[in-house]
Parts: sequence; structure tokens; C-alpha cells
Amino acid sequence: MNKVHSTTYTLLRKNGMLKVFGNPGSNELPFLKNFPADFEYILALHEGAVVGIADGHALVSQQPSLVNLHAASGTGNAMGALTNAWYSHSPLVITAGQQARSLMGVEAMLSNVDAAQLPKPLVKWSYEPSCSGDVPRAISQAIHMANQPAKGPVYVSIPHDDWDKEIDEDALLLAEREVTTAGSLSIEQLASLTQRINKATNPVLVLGPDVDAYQANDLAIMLAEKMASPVWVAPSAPRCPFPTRHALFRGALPASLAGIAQKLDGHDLIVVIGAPVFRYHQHAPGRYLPKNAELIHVTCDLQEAARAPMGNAYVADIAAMLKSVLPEIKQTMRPMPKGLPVPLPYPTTQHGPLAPEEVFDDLNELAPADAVYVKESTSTVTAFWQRVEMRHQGSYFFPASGGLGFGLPAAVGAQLATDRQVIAVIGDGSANYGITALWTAAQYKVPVVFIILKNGTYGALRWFSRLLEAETAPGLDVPGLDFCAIAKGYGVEAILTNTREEFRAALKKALDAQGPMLIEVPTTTIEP
Ligand code: TZD
Ligand code: CA
Repeated sequence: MNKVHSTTYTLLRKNGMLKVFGNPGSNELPFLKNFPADFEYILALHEGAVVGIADGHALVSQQPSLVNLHAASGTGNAMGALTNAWYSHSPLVITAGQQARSLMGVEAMLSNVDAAQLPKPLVKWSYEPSCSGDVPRAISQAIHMANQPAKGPVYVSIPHDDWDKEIDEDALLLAEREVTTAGSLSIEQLASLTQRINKATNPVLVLGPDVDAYQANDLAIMLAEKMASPVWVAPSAPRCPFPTRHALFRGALPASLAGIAQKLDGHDLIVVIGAPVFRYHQHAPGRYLPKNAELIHVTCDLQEAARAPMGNAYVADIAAMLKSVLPEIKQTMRPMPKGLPVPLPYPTTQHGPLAPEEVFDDLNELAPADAVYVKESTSTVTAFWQRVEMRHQGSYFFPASGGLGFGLPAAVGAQLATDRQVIAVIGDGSANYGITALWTAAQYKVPVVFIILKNGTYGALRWFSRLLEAETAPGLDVPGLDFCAIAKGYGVEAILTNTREEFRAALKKALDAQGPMLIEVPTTTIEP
């Protein structure tokens, strides 16, 4: 007879899920025993880091990541990271060990009481199998739920005495299953969408993270060039869907009602693709749309479509939609707008901390053109988008819900999934929420370049405190952190750089290194 254990590993193998991202406890040991040689366990020291690493891996590999957490406490530690996975449509299959079935009712230590309830509302689906024979089927369901549009995290709680139970051989049918979705537009939808675009006199495109997730960046370029329309990146951008030095690129939209209406003023048609409408942040009241503008929304996420407060939505596969729309769009006779000016090199600071702009100019010059940036410094977003050219799909990742603690771990997971150089640009505030991922980078020799921008403060909150007239709020500074000492403590080589020359030399060294390296750079505080 087969066991639940071997049947589940067969299922995972057939789905290409050979890495387990986890932090173990007693409830998980029966799953991890006799760990098959073709699988790899990636240990992280805190569950926020576990999920961040798995998230980065899923975003870059485009495949579901398997996560294994310890019961309720491990799940609780991971919840903040789940906010990002939820909004970035990250296919995470999260499993958590449960007490033995006979001990759950008396709430023995480490019982996950009402386990399926715990991770809601940050998962697409959550479940505890009713018997051991249902465990592989539940994990199969979890994989397909996570990996179909809109992708996202799912959760399965598994009593630890289930793994050793025998199971019917028909459970192996699960390993042969495929679930696919089409998501193309109907002929009528295609006609209504393309007619509306073709008759617009001054359309604008707003592209979001799912253009990048569907690897539809080149299709988006073709569409933009046919329409000769400026391209904005949707607000609060967690990915980069369009080359940032293309003549049609206009930057990321501000994350406020008033700001968006102002930037899009004068357009009669706003076409939003692969983003929510919209991810607002700062409260600046205003109208949803500029005067006389109409909005069309194309998204892979029904919830995004349904909750939008304006516009007509099409729920579709982003790449399939663009492929079917493109031949129907007329090449416009409108002249191509001029590109944005490339910013002048930032002058080198002679005394005192460097400006973040200097760091970004050096990255732009010295890092590989196809580098993958994982960014989590909140006050430097605009400067980064202006100064670091991003050309290719999958070049940029930022916490999709704004939950800090994503960047440092996600960079490790991203680098485990790609040969492209991953560069983590992290604030001295943000770094602390996911700092233990440095240990995983060191132990697994993951050659991420970590750059810590140290301005001694929660820079973005300083800016917000002026916006909200709350400058007197306490708790906004983070002095006294020594990131080189911290990195060394976790086994990562680290360099403090005070001058431009030192930073450039350290960056070159880090880019050549075989393992991870951290560069700590004291910087000034700028505004997002
Ligand atoms: N805790 C968590 C988990 N997520 C958050 N977003 C915050 C707190 C609040 N927060 C922000 O929204 S931005 C920010 C905080 C604390 C400051 C981050 O500081 P930093 O970056 O040093 O990483 P900057 O460049 O100095 O803003
Ligand atoms: Ca800071």
C-alpha cells in the first residue's frame, strides 16, 4: 500500500515543486522525515522570512512555491508577509502542521484551533482535510487553486499523524492532473474593446503588475506604439511592466485620487491593464476621473474588476487579451510623443552622507542591464524609477501591499529562481522586518547584493507626517543600527561605504562575489 507521505511527494514532484520553504516544528517532522533526495529544504529562521523567500521565488519562477509552517504560531508570524503575497497574486501553497487528530479536541500544545479560519482573509482557499486519505487531494486542490488566475496564496492544515497512514493507489491519479484556464475575450468583447480604443482621440495606457506577471511587456509596447499613447505605471507599483526609457514611458502615477486625475487630465480614454483601479494610498480627495474621460479596465482578477468604483471591466488573461486585441488596433496617425528627459548625473557629494540618487546612478552604470531589483526603501521610489533604467520583464519587485519585510527575503527567493543578478535595495527601517533572511542567503550561498540605505529614519513616514499634520508623532527614527555587524552575525560579508568612491568599489566587488554581500550606505533623506 502507498502512504500519504509518498503519494504527496509524488504529487509535488509531478507539479515541479521540488523546493520546500519552511521553518519546522514537531507537527511538521513526520512530513519532513525521509525527505526525498531530489527535493531541497530551504530553511529560514522566521516565518515572515520563509514566506518572503517563497514569494520572491514564486514571482520570479512563475511557479507555485510550497511553504511549510509550524502550526498556528508559525502561521501567525507569516500573516504580514501574506498581505503582500495576496496583492501580488503570488501562488503560494502554504501547509502547516497540525497536532495529531486525537489531540486536537483537547487543545493539546500546538493544536491549530480552527486552523482553516486562521489565515483568512489573506488566502484564496483554506482547508483542513477531514481524514488522512484526503490529504493529497487537498494539496492537489491547493496547487490548482493557487496557480489559476487570479493566482494567490492558499492554506492547508495537516494533522501530523496523517503522513504515515496508508492510502488508496487511486490517489496517484492526482499527480497526473492538469488544470488550465483560457480567459480569452469573446468576439463581442473583443469588438467592443477595440472599437472603443480605435475611436479614441487621445488615449492613455496605465499598465500594472500583471502585465509583467503574464510576461506581456513586449505586447504592451506594441499596443502603446500602435496607439502612440503615453504609458503610465499604475500607482503603488509592485512591478515594472514597461521599459522605463521608452519614449512613451511617463513614470508611475501618484497614489491619490487628485494626483491621478491631474496626471491623466485631457485624455478621453484611459485603458488600464493588469492593475487594480486603482491602488490609492495617500488621501487627497478628488474626482475619480478627469473631465470627459472614460475608463476601460482589463484585469485577470474578478475581485479587482468588481470592486473598482468606475469604468467598464474585462476579466481576461492579460497576454491572451493583448494578443487578440493587437491585430484589431489601427496604427494611429497621431505623432509619437517625445520621451522624458534622462535625468542629469547627480553631482558627487564631497562631505557627509550620499544622496540616494548617487547610489541609483551608480547602480544604473555598474549593475548588469538585466538586473532584478527588489526594492524596499519607501522614500526613494520616485528617484529610483527615474534613475535606474529597467528594460526587461521581471526587473522590479516591491511589496504589493506595502507590508515591510518582503524585500530582503524576497530577494533571496528571487535569486534562488534566476541566474540574473538580484540586487536588494532596502531601507534601514524595512531591513529589520525580514533581517533573518540574511542567514538563509549565507547558508545557501545565494549571491544577492544587499544595499542598505541608511538615513536613520522612517523616511516615508516623515513625509506622511507632514501630509497628515502629525509631525509631532513619536517613533519615527531608527538610530544606532550597525548593519555590517548584523550581517556578519548572520554570516554575510558586509562593507560600510561613506563616499561615492567607496560605494562604487564595494558595488563592483559585490557584483563579482560568489556569495551574498551587504553594502551599508549612510544617505540623506529624500521625499517619495
Ligand atoms: N510595519 C510594516 C510591517 N509595514 C509598514 N508599511 C509599516 C510598518 C509602516 N511604514 C511604512 O509604510 S513606510 C515605513 C514604515 C515603518 C518606513 C520604512 O523605512 P525605510 O525607508 O528606512 O525602510 P525610507 O526610505 O527611509 O522611507
Ligand atoms: Ca530609512
